[in-house]
Amino acid sequence: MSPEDHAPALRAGRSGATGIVTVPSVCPHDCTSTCALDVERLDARTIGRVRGSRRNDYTAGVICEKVARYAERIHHPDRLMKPLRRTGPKGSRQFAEIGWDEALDIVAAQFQAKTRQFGAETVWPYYYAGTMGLVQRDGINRLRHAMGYSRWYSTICVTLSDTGWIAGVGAKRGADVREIGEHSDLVVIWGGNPVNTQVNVMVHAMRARKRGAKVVVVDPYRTGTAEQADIHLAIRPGTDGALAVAMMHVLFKEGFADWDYLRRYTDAPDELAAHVATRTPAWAAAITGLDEAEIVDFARLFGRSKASFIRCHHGFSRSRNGAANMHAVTCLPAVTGAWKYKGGGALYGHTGMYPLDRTLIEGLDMVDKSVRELDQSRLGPILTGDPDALAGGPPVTAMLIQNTNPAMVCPELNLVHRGLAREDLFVCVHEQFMTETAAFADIVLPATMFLEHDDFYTASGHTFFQVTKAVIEPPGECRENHHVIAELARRLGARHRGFDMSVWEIMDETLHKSGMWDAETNWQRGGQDYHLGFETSHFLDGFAWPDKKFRFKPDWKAWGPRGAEMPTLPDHFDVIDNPTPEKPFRLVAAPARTFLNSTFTETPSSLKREVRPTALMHPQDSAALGVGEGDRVEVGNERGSTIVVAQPRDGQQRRVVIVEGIWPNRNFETGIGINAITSADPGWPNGGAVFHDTAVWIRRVA
Ligand SMILES: Nc1nc2c(c(=O)[nH]1)N[C@H]1C(S)=C(S)[C@@H](COP(=O)(O)OP(=O)(O)OC[C@H]3O[C@@H](n4cnc5c(=O)[nH]c(N)nc54)[C@H](O)[C@@H]3O)O[C@H]1N2
Ligand SMILES: Nc1nc2c(c(=O)[nH]1)N[C@H]1C(S)=C(S)[C@@H](COP(=O)(O)OP(=O)(O)OC[C@H]3O[C@@H](n4cnc5c(=O)[nH]c(N)nc54)[C@H](O)[C@@H]3O)O[C@H]1N2
Ligand code: SF4
Ligand SMILES: [Mo]
Repeated sequence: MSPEDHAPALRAGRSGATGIVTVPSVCPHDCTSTCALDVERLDARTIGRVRGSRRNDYTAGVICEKVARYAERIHHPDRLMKPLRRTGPKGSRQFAEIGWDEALDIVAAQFQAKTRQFGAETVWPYYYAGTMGLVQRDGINRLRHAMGYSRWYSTICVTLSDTGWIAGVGAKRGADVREIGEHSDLVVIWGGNPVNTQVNVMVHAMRARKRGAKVVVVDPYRTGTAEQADIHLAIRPGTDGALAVAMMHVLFKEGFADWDYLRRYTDAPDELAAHVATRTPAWAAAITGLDEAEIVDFARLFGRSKASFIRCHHGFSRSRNGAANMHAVTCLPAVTGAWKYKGGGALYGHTGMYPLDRTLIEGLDMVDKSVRELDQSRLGPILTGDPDALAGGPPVTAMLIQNTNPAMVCPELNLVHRGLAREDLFVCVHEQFMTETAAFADIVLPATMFLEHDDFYTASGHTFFQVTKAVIEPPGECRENHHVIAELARRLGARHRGFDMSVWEIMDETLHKSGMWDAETNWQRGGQDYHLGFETSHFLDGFAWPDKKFRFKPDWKAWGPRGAEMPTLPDHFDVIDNPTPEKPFRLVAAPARTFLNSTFTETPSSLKREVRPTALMHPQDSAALGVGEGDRVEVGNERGSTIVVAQPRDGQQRRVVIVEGIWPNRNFETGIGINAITSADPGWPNGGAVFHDTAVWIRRVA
């Protein structure tokens, strides 16, 4: 059904034989799929089932299990319904109900008092992508800029991957995953586990496989995705650059390089060919832990396939050298010219192609670059007074936190908790649940969920821009993010037109200024497709640089001074947290299937499926430690440690250990979870969190 055909049904809400009305929406969660949804509305306050919509041919009727059961989350008995004021010590979960006005007055008064004491930079609005809706998520920046509060350097998720992709290709866009099903000869799922994190990729990849295309997965452990592939390369974490470079060695040596394409579309093919000639499969085997033959066979398969498609995921970028590794992988289709074919090329994300003007949403007309910028992932060092992390400025003594749960998801969690427990730090958390972060707050405000407010969404995994309308009324006293921002602005004397507009008005004006469909049209038609067409999405009219050439030699220095330390051509950039005799294991802290970051750790069906925090270990490693399935092991390093149960498992290298899921700290007997061990060190060249780059020791717990 085309979006146009769908319009009348959307307007009316579709009513089935049962009398239940089905209304359109979009999944707001931090997931590249941004699925189009059909939601059953049982009455003005209640939803039934949530289904993947067919109005969008990327979603194609398929969504993940956790959102299909959204009624479990939105109608959860533990949802926050009233504003709360802390009455006990920080983190004690002792709160008393108060009114909205009183709560907002306290927050504004505290922000003003702290500002008088230390200057406006002492206030740090802190947010992330618990909702991907642009108005509700990013409106906090309008308040930040209007008040001159500390600026935001967002690094927890996409910094390394964005930098690595853009370094070669020039823009955050690529070939369309919808091509895979019909056109790809080879699908490579590199450094990601879409069975857990982006189910729609699997739908398209399995369609290709049914047609006879091969599916290859590059991942340190045998994920659900790897289990469905023809070939699984169980690489050592943080060594993808070496694999890609050795593949290029084979591609050039064995005549798989497309020299016509290279001369026309790339910057330095001769230098690259000479460079990779010295990087043999044997060299890469020693670094990656793969067999030489595996590397050569994969390179030949890649070279022989015309339409080879690489889905570059975020997972393999979460290392100190993650940007360099991402760039090295993007060089592969530029060597073989796979971009020329439908079903060929690569995709990391599409978000760079939407023409959206974000000025009104974020107050970009008020940005003052002289105000210090603080790094999201370095919250622990920042709150514990590291002068470097504070960029030489005043301590952070006041925060407003929306759409994120740093007490679970940030690295160096022991520091984060010590910081959040500071009595001189005033924190307001606007949340849907009493999260572990909210438990540290002075004021907690109850937030709406996506089906209770309006918003609009870009996507990363597909090309649609989608507007949503509230489907049901909010429960209790829950209010949307925009309301909190506008009300605080009023109390603080912040001025900007955006504070006086409704969400719908902000969307409409933004869309109008950006030359896009107005909000109502977008909603009625089920989203506007920004697909750029075959030629442009495959960069056949040139890559997104002034000379239109893919860069084998990125200008890493353009991202900051640490770029000068990086290799000029793709290589193994050896800055990872390598194992030592004291810390012989490499830890990957990968996403779980039915949690989404810190979210869904409150829903009964997710908790049932994920069971408990578990370390997947090579059977010989667990045997050497004398631990069997279900035995407790302590995993740790100089930053901290925690206790999980061991599960011996084939399909990963020795001395690689996997702990899936950002479990709540309360689920660990130590009271602190896996991120106590992960590092807040910034990746190269310009920062970015390194969640899968950690050397650890593992000990048997008696
Ligand atoms: N169910 C679920 N879905 C999610 C999330 C979740 O937590 N749970 N998180 C959401 C978010 S915020 C994001 S950003 C996306 C991310 O989603 P994707 O971009 O699809 O990436 P991930 O699946 O997170 O990648 C994790 C995989 O990378 C592998 N990996 C780790 N290090 C390396 C390495 O050095 N080399 C290679 N080759 N592989 C490596 C891990 O073993 C793991 O299997 O998913 C979103 N969707
Ligand atoms: N060990 C380890 N740690 C990781 C990762 C990993 O792979 N391993 N992945 C990292 C990555 S990629 C990311 S992106 C981060 C994400 O980590 P978080 O930022 O914590 O992500 P979420 O769980 O998506 O969302 C957090 C909160 O947003 C709230 N929320 C949702 N919608 C709204 C709303 O409309 N209003 C308000 N006020 N609140 C809302 C939810 O209730 C939830 O508690 O975690 C990072 N941490
Ligand atoms: S796959 Fe991702 S976007 Fe789709 S419903 Fe699940 S969490 Fe939402
Ligand atoms: Mo993320």
